This record gives sequence, C-alpha cells and structure tokens, in this order.
Amino acid sequence: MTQTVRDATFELFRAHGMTTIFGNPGSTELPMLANLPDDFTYVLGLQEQAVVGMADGYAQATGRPTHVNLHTAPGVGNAVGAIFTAKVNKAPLVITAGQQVRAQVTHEALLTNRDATLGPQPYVKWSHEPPRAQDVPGAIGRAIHHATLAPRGPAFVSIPMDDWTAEADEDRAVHARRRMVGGRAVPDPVELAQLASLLESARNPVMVAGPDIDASGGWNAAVALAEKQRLPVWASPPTASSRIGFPERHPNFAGILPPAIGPLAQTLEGHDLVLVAGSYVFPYYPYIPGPLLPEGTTLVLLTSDPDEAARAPMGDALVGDVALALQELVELVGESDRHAPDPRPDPPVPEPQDPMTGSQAMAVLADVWPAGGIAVAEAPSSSSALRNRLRLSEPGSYYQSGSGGLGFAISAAVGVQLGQPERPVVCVVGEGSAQYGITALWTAVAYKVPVTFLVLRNQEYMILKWFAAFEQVEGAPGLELPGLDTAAVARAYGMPASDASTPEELAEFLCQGTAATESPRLVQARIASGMWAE
Ligand SMILES: Cc1ncc(C[n+]2csc(CCOP(=O)(O)OP(=O)(O)O)c2C)c(N)n1
Repeated sequence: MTQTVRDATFELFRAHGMTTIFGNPGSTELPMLANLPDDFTYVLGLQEQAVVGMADGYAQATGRPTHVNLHTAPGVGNAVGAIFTAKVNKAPLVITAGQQVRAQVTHEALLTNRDATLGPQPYVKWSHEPPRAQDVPGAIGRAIHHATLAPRGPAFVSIPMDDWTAEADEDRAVHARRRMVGGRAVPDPVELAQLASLLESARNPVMVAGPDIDASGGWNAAVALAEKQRLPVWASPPTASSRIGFPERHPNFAGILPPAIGPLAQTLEGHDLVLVAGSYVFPYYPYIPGPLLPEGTTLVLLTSDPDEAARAPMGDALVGDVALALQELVELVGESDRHAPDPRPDPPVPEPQDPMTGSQAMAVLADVWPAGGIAVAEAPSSSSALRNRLRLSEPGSYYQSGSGGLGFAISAAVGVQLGQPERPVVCVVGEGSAQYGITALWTAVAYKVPVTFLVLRNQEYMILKWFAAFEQVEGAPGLELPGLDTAAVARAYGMPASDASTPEELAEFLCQGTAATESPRLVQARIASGMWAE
C-alpha cells in the first residue's frame, strides 16, 4: 500500500495550514487521531459546544479555516447551538465527525450517525458523507473551499471510522491537495460608480459599520471613506456586532444603533443616504414596529453575502468583498466639504454604589485596559457599558456571539488567545452566560492560555427580567441565579480565581490577570442588578 486516506488527508490539512485541531474524541475518531503527527496540535475541549466555540474564536482571530473534530451523532448534537452561532459569525469551520464502520451503518450499530448529513443542518453551508473511503480527502477539500468562500461559515463531513486506513486514490488526493480556490469578488463597477456619485451628491449621508468590515480587512478603507466624505458612522446594532467595524474613538464615530425597527429608523432621521457596510439589514430584536426608514431616506448595503442582499427588507444592495468595495469607493469619491461630525463625548464618571454597578465595573476595566487588548464579550446587561467605556479602536479587538445564542465567550476567548498569542485577551461574561461554555476554562488551564476572565455576578438573568418587563410578562420562573459561584467552579478546573467586591479590588485582580502571560485567571465581580447603558 502506498498511501492511506489518513496520510492523504493530513497532507491536505498541511497544505491549508490547518494543523490545529479542536476536538472531543470518541471511539469513532480514534483511528484519525492515532499517532497524531508532531506538526499537528490537538486542543481538547470537554464538551462539544466549547469545542466549536474555541474553534470559532480561533478561526475568526486567524482568518483561517479551522478543523473541528466531533464524536458522531451525540457530539454533533451537542455542538449544534455553537454551529448556529459560528454560521452567523461567518467563522470558516471545517467540521468532521466520526461514523460507525461502513459495514455496520446500514443496520445501525451503536453510535451510527443516522442520516449524518442532517444533524448540523441548516447551520452548515455544505454537509456530506463521502460514498467511498477514497473520496474523503476530496470531500474535506471541498468543505475547506465552502468554509472559506464568501460568505464564510461552517461545512461538515461525516467520516466512517474504517476509511482512515483504506488505500488512498493518489491521483485524486494530489489534485485535492493542490487546489486553491479564491473568491474575493468586487461588486459590479457600474453599480459602485453609481454609489460613489450617490454618496457625493447626498446632502447628509451616514455610514453604518458592521462586523464584516473587520473580517474582510476593510477597517482602514472604512476610516478613509468616512474621513473623505465626512460621514458620521454608526456601529451596526449590538445584536449582531460579532465584531467591531470602525474605531469607536474616531471623531466620526456616532454610537451604536438601537436594534429595533422603530428606534433604528428614528436614529437615522435627517439622513438622505444610509450606506451599510458589512452588516445585515438589520438584526432587529425586540419587535418595536415603525417605518423601516425615515421618509425620503435611501439605503444601500455592501455585503459579501448574496443571502443578506436578497433578504434585506428595504434598500438596494451590492454584493462583493466589503474591504475591496470600500477601497474602490475611496478611490471613486472626491474630498467632501461637508462639516465633519462632532466627536462623541465619553460617558460621565459613574456614580459609586455598593455593590458596584456594571458601569463602574466597565469603567475600571477601561482604566486598566492593556495595550493591544482584545475583548470577547457576553455580558448582556453590561455590554453597552463595555462598548461605551472601552471604545475599542484597533482592528480585531472585539468578538461576541452574533447569533444571540449563549456559550460563545468563554470558549471563543480561548480560541482567540490561541490565534493571537501576542495580544492580551479579556473575556467579559455574565455569570449566567458563563455556564454554557464553562468547560473551556479547563482547556485554558491545560493549554496555559492566558485569558483574563471577568465574570459579572448579579445573581440573576438580568436581561431576561428586562425582556419580561418589555413583553409585559409577570411571574415568569427561572430568572434568579442564587448561590452560583463561578470563581469556585474555576478553581475546580485548576484556575486561580478571586472575588472582587470593590472597584479597587477589581482593578488589582484585572491587572494581575492581564500581566500574566503563562496562565489564565478569573475575577468574579459582584455587581448590582440593573441594565448598564454606559
Ligand atoms: C443557548 C441559549 N440559551 C438561553 C438563552 C436565553 N438567554 C438570553 S440572555 C440570558 C441570561 C444571561 O444572563 P447573564 O449572563 O447572567 O447576564 P445578565 O443578563 O444578568 O447581564 C439567557 C438565559 C440564550 N440566548 N442562548
């Protein structure tokens, strides 16, 4: 035998720089993992939601396709919530899962992944189980291309466990390995030129900056366009800000758009043209009805995602790579003589309170924020305060779940830190949200991933109490979290953890955390009940 399917597949992974595997193993995956080559790293997650979350963070922070390996049907089942989030985050994940030996699939022996391709649907771009062992390298190659072509996202391949030792079809394997597929397409030049004239002739245009600006590398072009055309820039609503698309300390930065239909349109009042770059239109929630746009306002969306272009309820759309489109627009438009927008003031120093408010905690975080820091956030009642206090202004500095599904932050922070080892990562997470990805704390300890975790402990699901009031729901159970001690849980995973009850203690523990370069730390801050806007 010359080459096995396994050898051919590992060569394919090498050719794409995919030598880090995030996984949780089972018997059906062991044949793939046997004698893992030295140039591969296996990052063990203890539950599949955390495995996918870590890979999501890593894929976004590196911009590279990332391999996730799951255990047949139950592993994929556990992972589905995180795959849903990875799809909205446009994380290029190549998810493989083990399957029973081919000879035992038809009669459904134990752990057979019945109808394997349906498990992760509809949250993957492509789902496949190769008809022959020899097709495994080609199928994984195809999954890599699906994952990385716009819009990026997860793709799935189910692999019967006896395939790995089968003889490869070398001709096909070599072609699969050599294929490089690119797809950064530019929007129609005629439509871009029309958009440039529309922008130049608008009386009072505005830009809305979304996560795909950051993901596509369009940060500088967005700034250049805003400056050249004197555009105020709103961040896309927080419900979908999986990343930040514009420096939030820039004088043109206007703030974060509200997420509901009526208030969002009201915020855009007075603008005759709204240019939305790299966000879908719009991640509305909750439902507050109203006109979609103010009277007389035109909207144009720049997106790399044909689905986002088609489903927007209003406005025109140009499909193409967001960074390339913005760069082209910068070339096409002239210098405007409109008035530059007034810079947005910092929020006032928060009133001291005992226990601390979320605003106080975020003000402390802003005071001790490390140079080059990256925030990974999932703290619903304090997330506005976090954005308004930190005002992050470097590319690749902010990640959150774009889907509204919890379980992202703790796991993704580990993946982001592995992908960006030179930058300090701080994960800000509500105590409720923390529990969905909690097992990733163990991975952070085991792999010496020096994330600083800040857990905000208000002993409740505060955001759901806010929703209850909004929805006029009374007496709903399940909104209190008494006695949930996340610092104790962290210690059980081997992580040093402290409780901070004053701003001074919080500052001290955060500084200890961000100074540590070899190991993670957790700080649990007791905060008051409330929604913290700034
Ligand atoms: C997977 C998943 N399950 C449940 C929810 C519903 N949910 C949204 S916010 C929230 C509570 C978050 O609580 P916590 O992290 O403590 O933050 P707080 O609202 O108190 O700031 C829950 C349970 C969800 N979004 N995702």
